Amino acid sequence: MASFASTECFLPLHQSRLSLPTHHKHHPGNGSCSTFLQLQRAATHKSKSLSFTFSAQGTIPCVSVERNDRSSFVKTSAVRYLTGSVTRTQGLRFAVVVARFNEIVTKQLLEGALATFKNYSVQDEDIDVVWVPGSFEIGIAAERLGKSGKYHAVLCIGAVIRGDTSHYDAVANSAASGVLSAGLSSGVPCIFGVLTCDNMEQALNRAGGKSGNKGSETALTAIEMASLFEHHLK
Ligand code: INI
Repeated sequence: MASFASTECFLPLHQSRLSLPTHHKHHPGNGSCSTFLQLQRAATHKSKSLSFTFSAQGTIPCVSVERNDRSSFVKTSAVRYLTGSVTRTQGLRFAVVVARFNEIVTKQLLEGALATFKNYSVQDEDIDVVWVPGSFEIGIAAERLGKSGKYHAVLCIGAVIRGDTSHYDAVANSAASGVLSAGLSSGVPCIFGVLTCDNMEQALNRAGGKSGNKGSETALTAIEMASLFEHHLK
């Protein structure tokens, strides 16, 4: 008959998940290891199947200990949290695909994107800008760029405005699925920086007007994803 026990240990908050190593290390003075060893001994001597869950205060899981009938060892593991860094940009290369349709808007988005790349220390020579006629054409260009192996991320910029066309939905949906599919098929993050708006005023507001600049925001997304893939998911 299996028996179960559980307890909790608490790490100081400054020992955040990201600063922990990949396996549990002894942390003198935090009180968790003596508890850990006692439980480990109990697991070894008393029970056939035992599962402990250690969690850090603030609900972040810390260490998970498992033992089952097939192993005489207590396994330890620590959860690793992987995120892209927006400060480790050295050597990251980006392509930006920009639709010429509604150029008055897309130029502003592109400027916002380039300003963000600059602010985050991405070098000009690590950025290629590729113009296409409209948002419908973004996907296929993004796929080609992703598959070229030259870039860590492809940022896709366009503006689809409902007032301008009866086939708004077709263009907007095609742009979205084209960018998604480009990322999936190339394995390179392709970021969706295509505005879909009801009118030109709304579009301009989101292209550096009172609602910020979607080009800047999505450039940051591109940096984070490029870093995540380059530094953690290679
Ligand atoms: N392309 C856009 O990027 N935005 C639009 O609002 C738009 N409208 O309104 O039609 C648009 N159309 C062009 C489309 O993207 C293609 O270039 C065209 O259909 C040729 O394939």
